Amino acid sequence: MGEGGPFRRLLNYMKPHRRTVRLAAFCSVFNKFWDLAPPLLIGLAVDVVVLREESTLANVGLVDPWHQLVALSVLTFLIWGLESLFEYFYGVLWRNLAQTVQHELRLDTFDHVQQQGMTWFDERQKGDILAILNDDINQLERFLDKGANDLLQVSTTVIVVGAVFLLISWQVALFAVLPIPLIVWGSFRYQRSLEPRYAKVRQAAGQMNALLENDLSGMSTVQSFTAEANELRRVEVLSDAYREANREAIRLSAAFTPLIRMAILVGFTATLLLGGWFTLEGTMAVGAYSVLVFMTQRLLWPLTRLGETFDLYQRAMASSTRVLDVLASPIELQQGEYSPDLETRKTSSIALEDLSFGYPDREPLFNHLSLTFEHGKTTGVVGSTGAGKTSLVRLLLRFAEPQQGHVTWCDQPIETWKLHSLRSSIALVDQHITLFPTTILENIRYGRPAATDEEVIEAAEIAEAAAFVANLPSGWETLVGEGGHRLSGGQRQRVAIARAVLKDAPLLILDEATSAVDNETEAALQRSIERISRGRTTIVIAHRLSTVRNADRIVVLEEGEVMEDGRHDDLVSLGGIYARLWSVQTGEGR
Ligand code: DCP
Ligand code: MG
Repeated sequence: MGEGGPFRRLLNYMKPHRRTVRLAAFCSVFNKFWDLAPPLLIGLAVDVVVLREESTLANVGLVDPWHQLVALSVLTFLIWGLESLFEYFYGVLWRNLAQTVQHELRLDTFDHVQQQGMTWFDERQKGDILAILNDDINQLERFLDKGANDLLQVSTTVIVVGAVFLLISWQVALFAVLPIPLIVWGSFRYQRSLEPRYAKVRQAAGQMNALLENDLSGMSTVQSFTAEANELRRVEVLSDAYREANREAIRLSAAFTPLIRMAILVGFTATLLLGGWFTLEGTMAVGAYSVLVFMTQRLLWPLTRLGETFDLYQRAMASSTRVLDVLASPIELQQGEYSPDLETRKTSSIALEDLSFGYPDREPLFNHLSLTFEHGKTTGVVGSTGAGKTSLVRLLLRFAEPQQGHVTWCDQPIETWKLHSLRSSIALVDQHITLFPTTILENIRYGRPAATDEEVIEAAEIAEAAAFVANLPSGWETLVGEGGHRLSGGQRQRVAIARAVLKDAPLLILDEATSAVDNETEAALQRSIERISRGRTTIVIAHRLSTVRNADRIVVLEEGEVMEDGRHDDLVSLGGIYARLWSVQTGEGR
């Protein structure tokens, strides 16, 4: 949560654009100023034709009524010209400002989101974050586009019209402005009760978006379980909640304009009656009376639009609260300045020291775990599902933080490292591979954007990916589709390995890199793993023990502890967990 109300927070955010805001506000006010002049011109015109040589203009020195009319026409041209000019300027300024602010806000928010730790993402839904980055920021754009100008112009109208009334007749002015405090008071109360309703609307929109995003990305699961009707119902429930939240806002929002109209009616009638009476009595000029009547019209119109404007305002505030809350959410991951050189990183072991870790609201996963990954060596990690192998990787990359103890590398806890140094030192082939919707070539190049095509292809050859790519109709230019779903699981895995090979980092981690491939490919992959792991610190996590068979050392992780630790042959002859698994997998079960 940030400081102060949403409006103040937004203003704070817009501080760098203070000058543009001021200029735009100036243009809005002056446009309204000239826009309010025509009733005065009408008043002057009536004055001319009724009083002729005794009119107001005559008093300024223009005695001839014809001259007066010509002067009035010139004035009219001038005023309309100025009005149009300022209208053009405020339009351009506000609308461009809205575009700039939404652009900057989106970039800032996305930048902030990208810096969040994985726990932050675990607590949120992608669809909701997406709604904030799109919808909510657009709401804000809409308000800046139109709403800010509206608010300024209404205020200008009230002040200018009030001043004119006061000049012409303070008694009529009194009655005409009588409803205004009531309207202002009502507006504030109204918008305050609208605020929570729009907060609910935005929340409902976010929830619906999250469900839609889930459904769309899991469409094959939905269809394979023939759950379409069920999903439709779930969307219906949330969409209905969104509609209901909006209805509650509309109920209040729609009542506002008629209520204001009634309040204004009092002022208008009072002007009509009182002004008319004064004019009949002869204490008020006919011209002045027409100015008053036309002016009350001008007052009435924009005030009825106030409801719409406040509505826009309240929507924008509900949205900006959501956006600014994301921006204000602290980046919990603290990083240090340590950035050892490449040689040091290549020649130092990585150690978990007395490390305890558990996910929020879960049983602890590791209790005082100590484990060293020797530099330049390949360590295999095996263990049953849920034993914490992937979590170990998350700790190394600082996607998760231990509650106690440290991971150290180059004799420094990794918390003291520069995050960029740490993560650029690790090439990870994730258990869940993410490819980006572009070509195979570009997906591999993701590991090192500056790599040449030749280097990319070389990495692919090491990862045994080149052969299958050659058989694709578009070869390296083949588009892999969203998440890489237009490739097979094994092909995806090989592209991911090629990407990691190209990154050429001191620490290579393969999490289940051979889980999705056939035996022949596994053998091929193993060859390539051997090639890339030579002289490099490598961690291979596998269920298939044949993958880690040739590792320098194998660690069996169970219940958060290292149960067995040694080379393949030693572990087999030990006759423990590993030996049992091995005999099951090789079909030599006893
Ligand atoms: N877990 C959790 N929250 C997360 C990730 C995991 O609570 N964000 C839990 C689920 C498991 C445990 O932590 O009970 C360990 O999960 P791992 O992914 O570390 O398990 P493995 O990688 O060892 O399992 P597998 O072999 O299935 O990949
Ligand atoms: Mg795992």
